[in-house]
Amino acid sequence: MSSVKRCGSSRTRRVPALLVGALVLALTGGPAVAAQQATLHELATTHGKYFGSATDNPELPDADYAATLASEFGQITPGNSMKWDTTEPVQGRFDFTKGDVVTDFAARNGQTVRGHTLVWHSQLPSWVGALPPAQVEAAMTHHVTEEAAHYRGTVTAWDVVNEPFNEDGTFRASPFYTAMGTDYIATALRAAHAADPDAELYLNDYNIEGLGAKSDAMYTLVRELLAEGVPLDGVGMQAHLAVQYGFPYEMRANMQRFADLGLDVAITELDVRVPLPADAAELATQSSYYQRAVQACLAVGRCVGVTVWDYTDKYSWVPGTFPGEGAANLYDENLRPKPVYDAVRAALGGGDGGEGGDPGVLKAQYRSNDARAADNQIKPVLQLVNTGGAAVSLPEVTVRYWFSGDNGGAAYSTWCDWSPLGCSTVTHRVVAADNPRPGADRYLEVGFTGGSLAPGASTGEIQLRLNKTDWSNFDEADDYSHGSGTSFADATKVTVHIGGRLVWGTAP
Ligand code: 9MR
Repeated sequence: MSSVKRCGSSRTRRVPALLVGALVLALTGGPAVAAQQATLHELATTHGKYFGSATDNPELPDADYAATLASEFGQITPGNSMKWDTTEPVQGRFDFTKGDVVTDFAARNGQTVRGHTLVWHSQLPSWVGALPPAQVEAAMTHHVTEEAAHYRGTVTAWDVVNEPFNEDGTFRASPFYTAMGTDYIATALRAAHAADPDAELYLNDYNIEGLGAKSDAMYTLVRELLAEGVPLDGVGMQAHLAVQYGFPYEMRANMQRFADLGLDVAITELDVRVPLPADAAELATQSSYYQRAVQACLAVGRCVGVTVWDYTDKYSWVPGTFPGEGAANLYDENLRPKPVYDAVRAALGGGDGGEGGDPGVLKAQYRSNDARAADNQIKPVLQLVNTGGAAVSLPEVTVRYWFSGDNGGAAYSTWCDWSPLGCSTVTHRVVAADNPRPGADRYLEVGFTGGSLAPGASTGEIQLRLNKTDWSNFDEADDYSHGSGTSFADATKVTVHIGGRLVWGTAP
């Protein structure tokens, strides 16, 4: 059975309406003073989601750290203290002391807890791997049963099985897989459900955020589990991202396909690491990745929330694992919120001013460089202006100039003739429209290989040109994006997209 339950209603803290999306003025008997802005979690709850953070026992005595963890986040995940090597280091000897510290913290602060994790190949005590295969199932079932039963009523969702797949979508070899084959996953889920019928049960993995072989494998697995009636409520996407590896391909669509199976999805371990020292363009990319991940969750009704894999660089796992990389979190090592924190707030709808509080917003300007609208070339000149309060990472941006192929089907050549950016950083190609319209069955898509655009800055003009490879003529007069003005003007029929999301103009 799929015990589908919705997170975000009774289990998320309620947000006083006045707090949300605005500065609240509190009267203190004297002059009005500005009270706190809405927290990340409060903003998320306006969308029916939670916003959480990982934490860990060594950090909790840090009072400043704990204060922000308590105030800003509505959900916490123990980074280590519920893992097998901590909870059952010796067979049959259970110790939940450290995990209990985390659930107690959550209870004191009105937070929910995601339990992490019951069955994982890593941080597994050596005795498990040393068991004869015939004893592994009983040991696993015992472990899952004891731990899920212990936390019944305090853990709202479990990562029952963590990281079951290799990168190519094959099953990862682990003592569990070796002993039981793929059956270990259903067995673990059934044991967890028997021990805590109210907990949401998840499978969790990394590099399954976008469409690809590994997420296909997870999709196939969960569809089979649901068909067999195995108790499964959701899929957790860890989302340990890095600016140098690009944003997951079609994250929203990938989340939606799991949701369409009747499952919840969650972003469970979000961070975005940067090669150090980070430059402005990399930090702009990082902000956009955080924003796009949050936006993907907001766009999918069954995405229950976002958890960052700790909120501060002070306690990040990244530098220890990826030497030379870091700065992956929302707060710096002194527990001060970074611009990326404001970017996340803005993505959650809390862009309420302040430096960097406004998400990057672009507009397109256009001028015609083409006196002959009926010849064999189209020559738009475009430029982008950042009208927002934060830098925009140009590799996230695409621009569409919509036109008609006039007897389409022909192949195209496209050119960047000149730009102060350097044409080598400008990409261009002709794309057939998904929904062809008269005057807009194609678009010239312009992109960028690097750079960022500071608030108020313009790219300067980008002189573009395209032709059909058979050099037949166009009739540009009816082209959607075409205009005849020869000096730059705002062009709402040229569309601008950040991370695939329309941010300027009206598509035909
Ligand atoms: O945050 C955890 C870190 O403290 C541990 O050293 C590490 C050991 O593997 O595990 C970290 O958390 C991992 C999580 O449990 C599963 N997904 C990847 C996380 C980062 O390694």
